[in-house]
Amino acid sequence: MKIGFVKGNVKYSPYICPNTSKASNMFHIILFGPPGSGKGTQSEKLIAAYGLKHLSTGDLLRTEINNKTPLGLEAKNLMDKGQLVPDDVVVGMISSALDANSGVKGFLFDGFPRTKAQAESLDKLLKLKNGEIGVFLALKVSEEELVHRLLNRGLTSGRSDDTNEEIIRSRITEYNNKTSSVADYYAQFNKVVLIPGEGSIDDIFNALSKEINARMI
Ligand code: B4P
Repeated sequence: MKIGFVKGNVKYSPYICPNTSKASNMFHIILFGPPGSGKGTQSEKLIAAYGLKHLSTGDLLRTEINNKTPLGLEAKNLMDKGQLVPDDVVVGMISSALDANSGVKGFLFDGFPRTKAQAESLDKLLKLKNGEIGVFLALKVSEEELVHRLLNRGLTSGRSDDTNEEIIRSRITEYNNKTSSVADYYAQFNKVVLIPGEGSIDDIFNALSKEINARMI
């Protein structure tokens, strides 16, 4: 599959885009939504279908925790309370991951950016590589369904942030206070598409794929 991009209402292939000497052929996706909205679940299917590199800040942080690094110990303390990890920590992790994976078709960002500052940093990092976000896909799920799903996952995931309803509700509050406005940031560039996140996993995947196919060439 050849990968192009959309600017305004115009679709460009990698070979006819303006400034071909500069523009990147990579296509980057942000999969956005509150905790438990299906980002991780859908990411697995999307990377298999489109051959993108999956970058989940939650997974990167859990690896640091499992390896008992100083960064992991600091992150665990915050994650166990349902709070966000500081911007400079997650931006540093993403910056290293971008540098370590320069030959890929594109990145699927899962759970990142979670603040406007993270979004601005990501745009700058991609710009340094002559790239930009192709589409921002936002999953919409009711709060009660989120709590139900996460408590259910907590029965088997071993994740300490999934077992306590109060912590789960703190994560949702943190999302409402600090993260939901990231969609407004990308809306100013006409990149946001809302996707209903309740229903079967396959139906939601099909809805996401339809939007990606309309933008990838
Ligand atoms: P994440 O690892 O990003 O986890 P999440 O938001 O809880 O999960 P996700 O949304 O991917 O789960 P999914 O719906 O797939 O973050 C964890 C913590 O890390 C954060 O709270 C924060 O502290 C920290 N962190 C991460 N990134 C950060 C950043 N950028 N800045 C600062 N801090 C950061 O799965 C949920 C459940 O729903 C699963 O059991 C799944 O099977 C089920 N499910 C999925 N789709 C379904 C469907 N359609 N129907 C029914 N069930 C479904």
